[in-house]
Amino acid sequence: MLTGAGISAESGVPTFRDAQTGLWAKFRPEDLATPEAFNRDPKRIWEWYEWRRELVRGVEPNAGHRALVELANAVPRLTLVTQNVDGLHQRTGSTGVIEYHGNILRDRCSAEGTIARRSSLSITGLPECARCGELLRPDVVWFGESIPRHAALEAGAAAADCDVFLSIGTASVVYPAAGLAESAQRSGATIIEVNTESTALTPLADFSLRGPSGEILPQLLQALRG
Ligand code: BV8
Repeated sequence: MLTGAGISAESGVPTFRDAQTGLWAKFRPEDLATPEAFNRDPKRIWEWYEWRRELVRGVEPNAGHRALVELANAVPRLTLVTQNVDGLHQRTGSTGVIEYHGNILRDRCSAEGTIARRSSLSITGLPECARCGELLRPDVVWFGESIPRHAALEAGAAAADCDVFLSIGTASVVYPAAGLAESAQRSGATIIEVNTESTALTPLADFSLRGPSGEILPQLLQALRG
């Protein structure tokens, strides 16, 4: 299964398709979530991520997240791959979540590439690595960056070896994540999409369940339980 920003929308986390609000209204996420933007203006990019962190910390998982925890107990094997960086699946109790695009709440050292703690003092006023003093960055995958190797391998293997591929709340335009459903279909899986709108995946899907995931997923779970 693959989730996207849509599953967190009912928790109040704006999707990437949503117009950005407030001071970020004039920016496109695709232009901010890049190494170039960070290298050019780390202060602005950190302000954007701190704003999003605040927002994510202030919201709660919704019925869609909760239904997936139950679903994992109702089927023999479930692999949850998320494009979301908000950590809401884990907060709801999902385990073994594959964070395909990282996690916004973790800091990574931009020099060492490892998860890092912040130094208690900072020369630049920006978060610096407690070990080496270099600039920290959010532990997310930016556009133009590779997917973490373990996430790519695990998600790829699960997609190629599943009976049903559930695509939830994603516009299916960001690759390589969007390629997982295509790989599942080539391996003979049934493709089910849950989305409020049609997407790039809709023409490929065997079933398109149109509606908010916070309503559809509990109904799907109910139907599965009979
Ligand atoms: C890579 C973390 C190469 C950061 C994210 C041209 C130039 C450069 C690159 C490319 C290019 N063309 C293609 C690429 C590749 C690029 C890409 O795919 N670009 C797109 C824009 C065309 N991909 C990459 O760059 C990837 N890396 O290719 O590396 C490489 C290879 C080898 C070696 C070196 C490099 C990395 C992509 C990861 C980017 N990082 N996030 C952060 O969050 O700050 S992606 C980010 O956007 C999110 O994580 C998410 O994945 C994506 C948005 O997608 P969705 O989740 O689908 O969200 P969206 O808002 O779009 O849609 C929401 C959906 O929910 C809608 O369908 C809506 O209808 C629905 N919905 C709304 N409410 C509900 C709902 N559904 C159900 N219920 C509801 N209530």
